[in-house]
Amino acid sequence: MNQAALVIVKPDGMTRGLLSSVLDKFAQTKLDIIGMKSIIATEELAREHYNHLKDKDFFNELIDYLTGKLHQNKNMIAVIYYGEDAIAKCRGVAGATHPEKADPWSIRGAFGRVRTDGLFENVVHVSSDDDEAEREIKLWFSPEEVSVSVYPTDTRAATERTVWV
Ligand code: IDP
Ligand code: MG
Repeated sequence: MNQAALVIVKPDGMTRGLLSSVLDKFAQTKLDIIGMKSIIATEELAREHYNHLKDKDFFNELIDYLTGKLHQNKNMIAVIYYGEDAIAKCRGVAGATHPEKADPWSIRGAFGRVRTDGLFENVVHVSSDDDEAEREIKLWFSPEEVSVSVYPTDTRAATERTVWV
């Protein structure tokens, strides 16, 4: 089944110059890239993205992590991969959530670490199922930023947009 997966190269990956290594690993999945951009997460976006973890004791650190407060580079690269079993393929390449438990050949196993405060600094975010992917892609991207129409859109909503002057 063709599906979409959101991947985000988090601020540790960007600060440590891992973007090309990370994209190389994902390229091995042979999935298509149907959206890609540089973005800094606002507090609001980060809290919405990780809403399901709001009761965890590491939540505040996690928000600081995604908004770039823990690293020199706040920019992240958000990528939408699309194709057969995209989520399982991308999560396989990313590796387990805990960097020390991740396969050493995976991104998190090779490049992730556990901070002294306990937060898993694990280089990439990858959607974990179809519902999460849809929610996240709609949160991080607008319809015109995605080259393939994965979800239904409504043009009536497109009344205002920013233009270059
Ligand atoms: P995932 O990123 O593998 O989908 P989630 O449970 O969605 O894992 O957690 C989101 C992020 O929160 C992780 O990528 C990691 O940065 C952090 N995290 C998750 N669980 C823990 C934990 O038990 N301790 C510290 N950080 C964690
Ligand atoms: Mg997750």
